[in-house]
Amino acid sequence: KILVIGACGQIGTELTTKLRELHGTDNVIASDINTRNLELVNAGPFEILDAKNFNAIKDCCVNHEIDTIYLMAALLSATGEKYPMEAWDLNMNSLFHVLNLAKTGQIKKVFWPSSIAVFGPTTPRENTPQHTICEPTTVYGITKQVGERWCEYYHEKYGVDVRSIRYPGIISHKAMPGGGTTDYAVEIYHEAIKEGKYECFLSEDTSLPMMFMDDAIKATTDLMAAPSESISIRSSYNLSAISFTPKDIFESIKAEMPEFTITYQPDFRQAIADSWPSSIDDSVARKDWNWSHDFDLDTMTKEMLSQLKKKYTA
Ligand code: VAH
Repeated sequence: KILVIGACGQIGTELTTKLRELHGTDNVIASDINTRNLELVNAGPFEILDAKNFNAIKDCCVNHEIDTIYLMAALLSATGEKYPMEAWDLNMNSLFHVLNLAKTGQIKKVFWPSSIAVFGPTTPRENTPQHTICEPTTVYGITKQVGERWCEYYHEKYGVDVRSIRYPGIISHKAMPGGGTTDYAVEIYHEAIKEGKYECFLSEDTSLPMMFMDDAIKATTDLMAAPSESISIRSSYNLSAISFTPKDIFESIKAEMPEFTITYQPDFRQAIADSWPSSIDDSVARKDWNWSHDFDLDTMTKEMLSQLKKKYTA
């Protein structure tokens, strides 16, 4: 059976739903530190689980006969800058617990998300290659860079089948993101519908790699279904779909909602965004496990606005 740790989060919510469609609801145990997403909690098997507690994870895996873990719990880039030691504690210790369980053979397969945050200001910014300079300047980025090193080590040294993707910013409408720098690209859709205007915390020309959630979930389940011998990267795969600026996404929304207006008030997250690449080369993922994205900016905008209008007018 499958355990999703951090199932109430932005990715965890939709990943759990997709995994249940693929494998059956009772075969996917959702877990999180609290029950903040009641819709998900009530949709199938759920456990309160502290990702920092090894014995709690072990007991959960024994009780539910878990052989696959998706570890989606983490403190993201903006939150990590406010609480560095908490971010290191959660992001690293949860990974060690899962890798060590896998090392015993109790867990057969692990998914662990990395991020474009592993790149820093010295990384080539355009079409960033799979293998390149990684000198992250955020706590979150440091945890993802070090986590990738450990994933590769546990695979090479102990044969652990751990797989990972460097997610770009992810846009979705089912669950809000938690404390990321790319969150503006989610907030802007909500504000366009609720207020007709948005104050953006990044400057208008800040280009970042982004992806619609459906593409991120497809990539995750495709990677986990790929035959082990086709996986050439055991740190984490570069993955890309679209890159856009706040101005681009504003124009995309304005094409659907002509009255929409935007202002720009960059805050501390501008420095984080400026340390990340503006576009990513994901040719290795496309070659190894046939990755390709479906949603471009305008398709995503239409989907986000139509889904959120239903949510706000329900
Ligand atoms: C963040 N959404 O902003 C996350 C992600 C690439 C960005 O890691 O921190």
